[in-house]
Amino acid sequence: MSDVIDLAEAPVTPEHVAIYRQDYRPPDWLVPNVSLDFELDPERTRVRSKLRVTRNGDHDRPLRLAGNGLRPLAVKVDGSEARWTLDGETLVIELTGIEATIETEVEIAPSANSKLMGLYASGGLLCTQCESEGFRRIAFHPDRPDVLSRYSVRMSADKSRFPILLANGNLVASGAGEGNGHWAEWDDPFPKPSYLFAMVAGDLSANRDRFTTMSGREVDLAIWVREKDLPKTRHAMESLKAAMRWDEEVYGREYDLDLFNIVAVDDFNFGAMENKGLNIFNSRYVLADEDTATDADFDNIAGVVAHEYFHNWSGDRVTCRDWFQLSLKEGFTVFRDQSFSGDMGSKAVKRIDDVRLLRAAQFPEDSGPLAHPVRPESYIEITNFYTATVYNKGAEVIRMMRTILGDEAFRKGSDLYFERHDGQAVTCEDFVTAMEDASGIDLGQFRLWYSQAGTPTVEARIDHDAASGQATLHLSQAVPDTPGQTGKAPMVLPLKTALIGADSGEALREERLILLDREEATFTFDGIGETPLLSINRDFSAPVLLNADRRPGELERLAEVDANPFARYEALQELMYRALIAGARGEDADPAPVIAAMRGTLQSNALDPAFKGEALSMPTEGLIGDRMDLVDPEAIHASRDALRQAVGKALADDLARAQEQHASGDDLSPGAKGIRRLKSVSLGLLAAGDPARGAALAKAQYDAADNMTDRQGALAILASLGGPERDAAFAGFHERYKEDSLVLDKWFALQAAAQRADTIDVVEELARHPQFSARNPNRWRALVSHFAANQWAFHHASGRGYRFVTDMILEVDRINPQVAARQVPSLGRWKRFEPNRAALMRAELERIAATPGLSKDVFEQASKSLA
Ligand code: LYS
Repeated sequence: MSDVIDLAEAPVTPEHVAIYRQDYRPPDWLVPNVSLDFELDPERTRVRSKLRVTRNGDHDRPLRLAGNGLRPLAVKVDGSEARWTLDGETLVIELTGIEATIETEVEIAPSANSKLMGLYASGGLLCTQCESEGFRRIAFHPDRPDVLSRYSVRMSADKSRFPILLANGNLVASGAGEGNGHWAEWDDPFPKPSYLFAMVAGDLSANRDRFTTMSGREVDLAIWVREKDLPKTRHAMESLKAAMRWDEEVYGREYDLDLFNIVAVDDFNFGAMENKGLNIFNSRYVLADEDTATDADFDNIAGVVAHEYFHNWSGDRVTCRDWFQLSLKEGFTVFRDQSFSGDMGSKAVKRIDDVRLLRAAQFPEDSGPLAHPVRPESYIEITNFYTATVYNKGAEVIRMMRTILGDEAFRKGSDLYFERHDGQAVTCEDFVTAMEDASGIDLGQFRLWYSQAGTPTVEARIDHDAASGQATLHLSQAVPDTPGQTGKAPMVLPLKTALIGADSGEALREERLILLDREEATFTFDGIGETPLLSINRDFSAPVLLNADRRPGELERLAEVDANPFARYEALQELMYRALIAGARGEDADPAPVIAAMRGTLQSNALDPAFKGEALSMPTEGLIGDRMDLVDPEAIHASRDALRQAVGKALADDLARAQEQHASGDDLSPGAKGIRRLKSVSLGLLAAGDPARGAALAKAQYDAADNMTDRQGALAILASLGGPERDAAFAGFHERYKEDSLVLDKWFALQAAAQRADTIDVVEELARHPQFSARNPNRWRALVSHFAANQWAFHHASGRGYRFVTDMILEVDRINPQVAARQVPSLGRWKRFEPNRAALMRAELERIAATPGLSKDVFEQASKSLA
């Protein structure tokens, strides 16, 4: 197994140097204790830190403490003024003994911190974000995940502006200070890396609850928000308690502190953060009620609340040795939150959603210039590696291990992992070893999933000999080259496979788990009397691209009879893809098989509405493009439009019946959510077949809606239609929600996602709207990211879409490089587009790369995209 793979070197300037996994060295100095004292003020916060440091091993290297934007005002060693130097931003102190106490003092300005890393101000709050390297913007510290310390924190602030003071762990003391001041002291008994440090000060109110753990301990739970938002925290609290119970039942993991706090903030770069005992969330993953949040929003909240809570074990108690191991905690924790959500609702629908996301976000990454393994080999800016590959493909890798080991051995493996590594900072290798040790199963070749980038492709063909009753399955695999990685070895692909009788529609044999671990292999099935239909990669058991030889009528039949809901969904999607791609290539694409299969699905009594809603959703234009050698956005748009039109016309009556269904807005059961999902999917297809009727129905649905799911569903369809209904609905929506920033994000996003020829004009105009802002990541992404994901609009032949997104990236880079860098990949896959667009995209990337003063975040993404 080749472990070390050369990556293509990106051109680097001195301050933009790459860091390599193979260069890892244990820390020279450990920091068993950290004590921090904050005099909080938005303009100038004083931070005094005291680090107990001990020499790690026999060496004479100095203590090096990372800083970012910090100026040391005082540095003391064991109580006396000490000699120090700065190497760039790193504070270097020569120490003679084996241990010392280091005191430093700095001043920082949270209100000027627009990067939202370190300590910053958001809507009157002061809050922190330290993962990955934000702590060094607060105090000098080694700031690497393998240095674990016990923290005690003292905070003091003006009581009227910051009545609530929170940090990790337990509140140990508090009191009144001078004048209007007050203070609080927090102590976290669990050693943790600096990236899990957190602190919040502000005028907050709590939704409080309690949880009794499996061993009978009482935990105080609190979700902290602005007072007016308290009614919107109910769902997050219910989700938290469900997640705590689930982790006990499914993984045997119990919560370990007396307190668990969640705080919602409006300005946040990511979804949420798992700081020990004090999770900090983007408010969009906390606040919801049926008037302002869609069913999808509710589900995302449950998923993110669970994700961050689960990190308490998979991330906090057992953390990462270095940032190359990020998937150790993120891949595993995504897998855990996906399983939780599946158990809370419908497993099949959740799997379909997760696979759709994987295909939409991770597959393109894996086939583009930024492709990297689940465990990357190098980075310039680690923040750029919080990717769909590390998170979502990482979760698929864990899922495959569970499939191969079986549920019981997998649980033994996770128990062993937690027990063996509790309190440690470890590697992906340690996780796999625990799985091997607990199960006795060799995962040697399986480890390639951590080191080889690229989505494997699998070719499948089945032969059937009716006379002997034998079916032979021929499989082959290939792993594509990716930047810096060529000539890859075959991987272990677990493929859940069943053969189904073409006539009887019954399973001919029990489902079988095939492990394809060579380039080519054949598998035989005996006793197969009738022609078999091939149901393979059921539940998407391996994250691969499958090309199966299909007999005429095979997919239609699978879409009708496969007992595995995921496989049934796949068969219908595959039928759609075939028609859509043929259409985009200008071949004659008969919509009849798609229409027949969709009719069958709509009319089936055996399927629930949620599944129907998923199954009838056509692949997006982006997903269709990913299946083609060269993307022509106009041709894809036309083909998809034509198929939707044909379906809408042919199935108008069935669709109208599904659209008429109503589920009461306060009913959040899976059944009610399914009805709403199918309702809006049906409306969309109806509108494609008959725009005038569609507009009238959409307006009626919009006006009658008693919940955001129906309202947004209707508005999304109106957005792509023209006419007075559209304008009236958008104006009404703005008027109603202009003070609610999370809902206003939807108003921007829906217009940016509209399938209209003038979307680029609208979007350019919206960027000048007084409520647009590059300082709030949610608002910026609502407009820019939604537009860039709208393939037809973004890839406007004139190149205006590219220019717009580039201007936005360059503007926000000066404010918040993380937000800017995450948008660069939308331009990065230029090689896949027809030559005119490819040249226009490349030119914009060159414009980015040539901009003076670029952040290293954007520099890395742009330079790698040009290579
Ligand atoms: N660890 C966080 C999560 O739960 C994300 C932090 C992102 C920091 N750059 O996904």
